Amino acid sequence: MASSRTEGSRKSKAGDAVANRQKQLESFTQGPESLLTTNQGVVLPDNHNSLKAGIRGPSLLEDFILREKITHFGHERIPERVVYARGAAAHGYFELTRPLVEYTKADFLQEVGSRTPVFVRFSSVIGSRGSADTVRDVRGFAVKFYTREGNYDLVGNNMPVFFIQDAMKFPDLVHAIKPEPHHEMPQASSAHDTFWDFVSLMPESSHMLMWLMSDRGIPRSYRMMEGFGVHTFRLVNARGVSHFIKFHWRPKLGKHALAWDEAQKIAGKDPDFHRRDLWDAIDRGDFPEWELGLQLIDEDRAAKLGFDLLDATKLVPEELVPILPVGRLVLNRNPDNYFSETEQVAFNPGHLVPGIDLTNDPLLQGRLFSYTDTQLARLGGPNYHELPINRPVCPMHNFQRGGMNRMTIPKGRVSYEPNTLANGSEFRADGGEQGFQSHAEALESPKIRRRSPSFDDHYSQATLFWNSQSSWEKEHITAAFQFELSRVETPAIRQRIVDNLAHVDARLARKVAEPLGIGPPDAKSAAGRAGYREQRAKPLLESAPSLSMESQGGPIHTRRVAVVMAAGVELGAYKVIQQALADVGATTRVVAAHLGVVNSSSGQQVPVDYTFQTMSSVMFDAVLVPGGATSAQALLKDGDAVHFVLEAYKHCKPLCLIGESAEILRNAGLAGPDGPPPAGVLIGTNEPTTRLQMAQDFIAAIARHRHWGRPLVEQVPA
Ligand code: HDE
Repeated sequence: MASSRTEGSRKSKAGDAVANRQKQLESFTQGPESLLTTNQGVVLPDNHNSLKAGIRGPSLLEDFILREKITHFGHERIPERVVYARGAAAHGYFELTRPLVEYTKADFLQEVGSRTPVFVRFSSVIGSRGSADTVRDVRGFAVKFYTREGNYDLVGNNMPVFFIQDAMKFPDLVHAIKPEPHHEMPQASSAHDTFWDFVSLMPESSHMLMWLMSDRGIPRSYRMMEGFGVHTFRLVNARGVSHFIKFHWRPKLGKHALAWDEAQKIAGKDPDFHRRDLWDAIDRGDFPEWELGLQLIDEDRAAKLGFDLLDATKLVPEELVPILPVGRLVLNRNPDNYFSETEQVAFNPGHLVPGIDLTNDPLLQGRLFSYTDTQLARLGGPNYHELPINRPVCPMHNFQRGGMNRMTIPKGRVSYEPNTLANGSEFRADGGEQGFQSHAEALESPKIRRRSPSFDDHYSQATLFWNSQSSWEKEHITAAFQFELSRVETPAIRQRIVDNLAHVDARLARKVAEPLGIGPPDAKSAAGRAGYREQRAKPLLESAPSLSMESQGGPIHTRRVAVVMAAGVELGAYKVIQQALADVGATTRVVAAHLGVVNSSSGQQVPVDYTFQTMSSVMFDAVLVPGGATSAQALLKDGDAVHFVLEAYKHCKPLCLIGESAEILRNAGLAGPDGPPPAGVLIGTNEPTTRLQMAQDFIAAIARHRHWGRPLVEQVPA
C-alpha cells in the first residue's frame, strides 16, 4: 500500500493527473489469486469443509478458519445511505475548456485542457439500495473532483430546485416521503398519504413538486439528464473578488424521459435499467459526456432578480443569466468493485478547494453538518477519508489521530501544533495566506430563528415552470399529479394539494381535481392556511423555454432499435436502414418468436437476439418492422408480436413499418390506408428507391426521442 505522502503531489503536471489517480487506486486493487488464505495470510488447506470431531461431526468451536469466514460474512453490510441509497457510479475526467482565472483561483479551473480525475455517482433518493431505478423521483448527480489542491465535491441533483428552504425541515421531508413507518410501504414512491400530507402544508414545495411531477422525474438514462448544483455558490478569484454562481451539467445526448406507463413496467422487467445502461455504455466505449456550464451573477445583478439567491426553491432562468460553458465531464471507466467504490464513496458539499466557496443558503448550511455526520454512521468512524476511493491525490497531513480503522502510520512523537520537536524549529500554521481562505463576507446582525421574508414567494416560479411547458408536458404533469393523488387515501389531503395548485395555475388545479372525487380547487382556503405567504413577485419572464424538455432533435448515438420479424421477411429495406442506424451509432437487435434464426424471403438467415417472451418493447427506443407478406401475416397472428409493436406506439416511440407490416397498426385502427401516418410513424414501401430516404426519416424521428403528441394512444391497452 502506498503512503499518502508519495501518492500525489500538488505540483504534478495536469496531463498526468488522471493516470496518477488510476495508479493510486490500482495500488489498492487485488485480482484473483491461485491460493486462498485467512485474513492473517495463512494458506487454507480446504475451503469446503469445517473442522469436525470425527468424519461425521460435530463441528468444532476451535475452527478459527470457519469462524473467521462466517464472522466476516455476517458483517458484510454497512448501513445504506439514509437517502440516495440506490446508485451507480463511474470514473472519468473533467477537462477545462475555458479558463476561469478572472473568477476563481481554483487550480483545476485555470488552464484550458487540464484534466482532473473524477468519480461520479448517480442515484435515486427515496428507495432502498435494492429498489428499482425507474421510479418517479429526484436523481442525485454527485461529482468528486480529485484536484491537486484537494478533493472538491459538487453534490447536486437532476432538478435545479429543492422541496424545502431550510435544513431544519429535511428530516420531516424525508420521513414523509420514505415508506410509512407502521408497515414500511410503499417502496421508492412518493405516491402515498404522508408525503402529500407534508407538502400540502408546505407551500414552499410547490415549485419542486412541478419538477418532480414532470418528466424530469422519470429520466430515460443517467446519460440523458441534466445536473444542477441547486444552491448558489461563490467563485472567488486571487484578488478576493467573489461572484455568485449556479452550476449546470448538460448531457451531450440531450435530456430525455420515459413514458410513465413504461417506467412502471421497466421497474418490474429490469429494476437495474439505469445502472445497466450506464455500465453497458461505458463498457462498450460509448463514454457519456456532459458540458459544465456556469451562471455568473454579480452582487448588483443578484439584487435585481426579484427573488433571493439564497432560496433553494428558486432557479435563475438562463433566459435572464446565460450559461457560460467552461468544461466537459467524460465518464470512461466502470468501477472495479461496487462496494469499495460506489458504496464507500463519501461526498460532502463541504469538500471545497480554494476559490470555490459557500453562501448562506440555510439549506446548504445544514448540509455542511449532515454529510460528515452521516459518513461517520455509514462508514464506521472518522477515517473514511483514507479509503482508496476517498483519498485525495495530493499529500494529506494533519495531527488528527487514531479513530476506528486508521490506515496511515504517523511516525514520531509530535501530534500537535505548534511544535519544535518535529523538525527542530518552530512549526506553526496560524493565520497564513496559503490554503483555503473563506470569503470575507461582512456580517453584522442579531441571532434569529426565523425565515427571511425574501423567501416568502412560494408560487411565482412554479407558475413560470408551468407556463414554460409544451402542451404534452402539461398533460404529463397533470396526469402525474392525478396518479399520485389518486393513491392518497385521505380526501382532505387531496383537496389541500389542489387548493395550493390553484395558486400555481387555475386550469392545472381544476384538471388535476377532476378524477379525485373532491371539491373544486379553492385558492382562498389555501390562502387561509398557516404556511401560506401572500408575497408573489412580479415575474421578470412569462415563460422560459429552457425549462421545457421539448426535443428539437440531436444525436441518436447508443439508442436501441428493435427489429421485429418472422419467417418470410424481406430484408432489402431492413439492411439499408440497419446500416444507416449503425453509421450514426444506434444499435439494432432482432426480436422474434423464437431464438436461432429467421429465414428471409430470399433464403437468408437472420440471427435472432431476443424473443417476445424475454424482451419487451420498453427496453428499446424505437421499433422497425421490415416488410414481407408472410412475415407480416405471422406477426399479426402472434399476440406477443402485436403487443410489442402497439406498446411502442402507446409510448410514442418512433416506428418504421415497411410494406405489409403496416397492417399491424391498421388492424388496431391506429393508421388508415390514406392520409398521413401518426406522428413519429413511418410507413414505407418495399420500393428500393425509397430506402435511403426512409432511413434518414427514421433517424430524424428517433432524434426527436418521443412523439408525445401522437393521437389515439389512449386506445391502446396498457
Ligand atoms: Fe443530500 N444527503 N441532503 N441533498 N444528497 C445525502 O449523505 C442532506 C440535498 C445529495 O451519491 C446524505 O452521504 C440534508 C440537496 C446527493 O453518495 C445526507 C439536506 C441536494 C446525495 C444528506 C440535503 C442533495 C446526498 C445521505 C437538506 C441537491 C448522494 C448519504 C439540508 C443539491 C451522494 C450521504 C452520494 C446524500 C443530507 C439536501 C444532494 C444524509 C440534511 C438540496 C446527490 O448526509
